[in-house]
Amino acid sequence: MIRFLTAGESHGPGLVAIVEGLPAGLPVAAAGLSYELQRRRMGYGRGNRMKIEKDELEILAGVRHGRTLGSPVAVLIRNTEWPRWREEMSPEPGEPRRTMTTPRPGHADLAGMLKYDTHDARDILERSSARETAARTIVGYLCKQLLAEVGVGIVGHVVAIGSVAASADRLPVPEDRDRLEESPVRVLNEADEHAMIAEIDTARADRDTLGGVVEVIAYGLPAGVGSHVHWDRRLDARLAEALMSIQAIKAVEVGDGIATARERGSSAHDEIFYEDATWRRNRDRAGGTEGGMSTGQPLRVRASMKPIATLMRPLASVDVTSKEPDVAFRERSDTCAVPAAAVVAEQMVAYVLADELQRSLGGDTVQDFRRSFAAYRARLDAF
Ligand code: EPS
Repeated sequence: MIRFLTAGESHGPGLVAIVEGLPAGLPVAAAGLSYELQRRRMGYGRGNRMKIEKDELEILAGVRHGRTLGSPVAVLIRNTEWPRWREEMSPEPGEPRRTMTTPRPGHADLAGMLKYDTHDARDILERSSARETAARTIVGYLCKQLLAEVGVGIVGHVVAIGSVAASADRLPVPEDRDRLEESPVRVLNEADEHAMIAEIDTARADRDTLGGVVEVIAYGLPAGVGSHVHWDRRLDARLAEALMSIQAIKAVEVGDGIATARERGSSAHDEIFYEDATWRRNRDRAGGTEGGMSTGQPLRVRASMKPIATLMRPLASVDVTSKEPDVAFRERSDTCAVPAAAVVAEQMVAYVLADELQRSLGGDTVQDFRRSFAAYRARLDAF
């Protein structure tokens, strides 16, 4: 089983990710981690923080000479902004100079202030911030390294921003990665790209924000990952939880789950064929899972993100101290973070798949893991 924890506030000294349960011998490169972090910072519509933030990282534990040791891997990402926040976010006893007493609608602020009995929204927002997804990106990188050992590749892309939906001419495949990296909105089609950029520009000019939909596809996954036997081993359920846990994600779809709910069974299911000694399907509506297990088809999941909740044209709220109406505070904000959400969604899918594979196949070393995977694959091929 692979477990992880993240710690860290958005403007504190830094973020830490601890990942436990990875086999020994997995290649880990600081450059690879940095690249993955950089992918998450990109995207049209991000705010100024992303121009400043460098995500300086340090591998603290679990890696020696570029390979995991089998011990917990710990990585620190320093917040580039920390020096400016040293006083405000100081861990030393004292009082903040400024408290934020008006919670922002759509954020964790009010519920968190009530729950943790604080009149300073900063006590809550520092941790609820999507800055935390930088730490999850470390986890995702490590899990992708494990998946790559057995040929499982993950591609994330954007399928809608605001009212602009990408034209669904084809699904991106791993060979499309370079093109997706070049696209500021992480789409294949150039016309879609222009329309989405225009949508973001208009929202920004209106001092408003946008959400959207991202999709993650995993290729090379064998059948039988996950299990039908218990609710918490069901692969689709685990993916839904993992994706829903990403800040601002409000809906998850597996395959064509939303569309097929309005269809008949005759068109909603993927019929089974056996041709050239291979199990085949006539379509892929299910998104590569049936009964909580992977089917061997590409795995396909979507996550819907609500519009960023910090608006430059602030929403109505109430000051928790005076109980008087006020407007939500704002410092700066992204207009749209959907392209970054596609990268974060990849990380969470990678985590679930790596964890499930490691649970089923086990192995203290990467060689053990590869050997059991190959044996499993051979069994499936002979079926
Ligand atoms: C965020 C607000 C912005 C974003 C931040 C998430 O930060 P700041 O408050 O410093 O302007 O830039 O995203 C990140 C820092 C990141 O690494 O993704 C929020 O309130 O969630």
